[in-house]
Amino acid sequence: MGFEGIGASVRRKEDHRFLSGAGNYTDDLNRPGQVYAVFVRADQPHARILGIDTAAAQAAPGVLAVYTGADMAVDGVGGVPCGWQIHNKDGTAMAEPPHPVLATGKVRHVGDPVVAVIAATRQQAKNAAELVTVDYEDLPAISGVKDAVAPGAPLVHDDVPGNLCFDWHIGDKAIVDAAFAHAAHVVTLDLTNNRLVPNALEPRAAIGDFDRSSGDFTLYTTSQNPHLIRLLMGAFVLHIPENKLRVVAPDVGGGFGSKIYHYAEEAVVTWAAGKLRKPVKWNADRSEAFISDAHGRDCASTASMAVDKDGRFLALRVSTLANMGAYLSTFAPAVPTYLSATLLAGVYTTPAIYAEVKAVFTHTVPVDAYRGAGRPESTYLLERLVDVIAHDTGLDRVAIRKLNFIPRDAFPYQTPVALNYDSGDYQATLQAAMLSADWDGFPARRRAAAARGKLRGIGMSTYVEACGIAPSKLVGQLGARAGLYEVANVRVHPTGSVTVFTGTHSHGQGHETTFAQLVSDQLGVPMDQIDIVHGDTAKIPFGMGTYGSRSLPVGGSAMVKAMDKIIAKGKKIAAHLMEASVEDIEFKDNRFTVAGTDKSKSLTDISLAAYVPHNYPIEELEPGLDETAFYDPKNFTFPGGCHITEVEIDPETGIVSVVNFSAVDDVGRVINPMIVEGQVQGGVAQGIGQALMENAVYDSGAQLVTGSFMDYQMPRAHDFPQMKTSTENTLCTHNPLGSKGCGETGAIGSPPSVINAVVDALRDYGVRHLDMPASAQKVWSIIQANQPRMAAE
Ligand code: MCN
Repeated sequence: MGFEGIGASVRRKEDHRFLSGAGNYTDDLNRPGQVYAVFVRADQPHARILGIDTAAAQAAPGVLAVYTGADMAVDGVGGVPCGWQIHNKDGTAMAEPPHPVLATGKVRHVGDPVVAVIAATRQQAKNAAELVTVDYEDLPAISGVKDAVAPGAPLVHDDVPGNLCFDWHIGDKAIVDAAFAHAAHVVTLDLTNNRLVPNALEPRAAIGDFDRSSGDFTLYTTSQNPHLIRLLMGAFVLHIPENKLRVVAPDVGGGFGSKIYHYAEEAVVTWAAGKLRKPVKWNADRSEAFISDAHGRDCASTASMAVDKDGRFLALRVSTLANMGAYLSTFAPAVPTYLSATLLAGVYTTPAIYAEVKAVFTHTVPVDAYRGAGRPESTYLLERLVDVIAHDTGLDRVAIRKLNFIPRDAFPYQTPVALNYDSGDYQATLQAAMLSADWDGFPARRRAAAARGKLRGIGMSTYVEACGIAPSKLVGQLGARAGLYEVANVRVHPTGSVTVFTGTHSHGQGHETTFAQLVSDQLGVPMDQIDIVHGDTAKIPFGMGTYGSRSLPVGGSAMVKAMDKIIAKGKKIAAHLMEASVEDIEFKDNRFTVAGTDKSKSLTDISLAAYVPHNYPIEELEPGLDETAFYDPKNFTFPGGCHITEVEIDPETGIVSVVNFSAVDDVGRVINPMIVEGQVQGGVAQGIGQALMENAVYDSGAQLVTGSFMDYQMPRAHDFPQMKTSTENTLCTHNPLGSKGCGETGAIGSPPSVINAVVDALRDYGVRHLDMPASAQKVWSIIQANQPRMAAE
């Protein structure tokens, strides 16, 4: 057995299960007597429901029930709640219109569920769903943020004037205005962050189950966050007390944010299971996923930087319109505000920042956090703006970044937009990335490409992000309606093997491996004797799930705390068994030793004594070796880094190829370098997808025209070069591991570096900025419309 502890690239324990088809996904689960739900969804983006005729569907073969919103209302079923409340500039609360589980009165986006048909087979439910007729009166609809705030725009919710969900701000406007008045340069950029459809490998699925003898409900669901689903669905939607509701999220095939939220379908199958006294299963097909999973990003900003004559940033002013979609999804209001605007200092010393965010409702699928959640938006804005400042002022884009970096000796660093960064070294990640990308050798590669008739560009982005979101007290003040601690229960069994119950959820991140490494490192137990259990509210004390790259910094820290308690108790037992004082007992490599002697006991000796307490300090200690810890972090963690992209453009077709990609990230102490590399690569793949291809497009009538893989371009393996990734780490100063999250860094750092490279490749065509995605069509049109200003160097 090689070294399996912190820092080892241990192969993923879970992969054998997944690769050999032994994974246990929600769709693999089948309950005895199970029946199937299919949803009739709005095909109109905005319409009044004049009538619903379910008679033919009710009479169709195999149909057990056909439910509408009215049926659920009779039972007192509540609407889908939102988990975060933002306050307006004037202190009033955001508009929070009802989000019925099944639409009543009106439909507000294509895909809004209206009717649930339950039948003995899925096909019968589908057939019957076709027989439901909904009589609609079409109403005008809007999809874009600018349309939503246009005078006279159709209202998504009658009682939300101007479609304005909230009008929020952060920072000191007067200080910023004063700085702008004295700036040598003011550089302004309008930019949009394109709308994305999350496409995890596994579409969503749910099974509601009801046990007649106990009266207990169980929901099996594709979730990143089973305890939160239990809390929201139990307390606000179905009014089932937690002791009567179990939520199980078994193996989940990717989520990327889209499976954090509580969705209507989960409530419908659980409620219907209670009504029918039968398990009710629902699976989304891919087309359904496109119009029912929360989308990501979708905002438009105007950003202005006041710059002094040497290129120092004096003040930043940002105004953003953010799309919430038709209803508020679980965390949506936090995304453009506390997860984005608070990051607008980035890695720079900009002394004054003012940002305002207007969030609007539109007739589109709800928008919520998608890998990076707010931080890709602020990073894209800043890092594009810095390149445009260089473009407009003639200053060098690397020099201007270095000039404005927060110096390594300035930490902890308080930004003007609330965050306090604990550690970082942005010069180091920049230097390492430039070396890795051979930045200095680029002009020669550009000349060589030009000789082949190709346009070549290089771009960088430097970033910092906030993950492991915390502490609960602070986020509560900022509007979170839940705590953001994490829970771990570490159970050392009588013969020394270990089970860890964690409130986080792994849906691709390799927790079964990295968390076992943590335990192996601290307790000295071999990894094959450690099991990591997640995703079941009946087994795990509590948890806040996985998102915001929190599982290691918050969940891992809870494990460390629980293991500290195990060791502390073990020392007392060891002291008793070896007739020594507790202060003299040391624990290392699985053994409790009396300091300075050769007397020692293994963890197994101690656990056996704890469960078979024949010789045990029973007056002082309870039997058993099983400890739980709740860890509430003191601060976010702040990964940072530098991503460099090199692209080549074929001017004949406009196709942009990413030919080199280097990422150097600071993720604090690394538990498993191979898993971190995989996480960064995955995030970069999504970032390149956003920058070059992915785009959710609604037409002027608010119909989603990119509703399938035929129209929504997903990146494929051949779209990526061999990425170079490495880390230059500074330790997190406030969690016991020193680790920062790594799950989103790739998606945060990469998009602006790609667009900066594309703009660089097109610099002879007079391009100052282009919006994502830099599709072949867009790039080709630019090339066609502009003559090159000069021959390439
Ligand atoms: N890790 C490590 N050393 C570090 C940091 C992390 O070894 N310094 C390891 C962790 O132990 C964990 C993995 O890297 O195994 C990711 O850890 P972390 O950064 O804590 O992120 P989470 O586990 O909380 O995952 C959430 C993050 C987010 S927010 C999205 S979105 C995302 C992502 O992870 N969705 C994913 N990565 C994904 N990967 C897959 N395959 N599928 C998804 O849906």
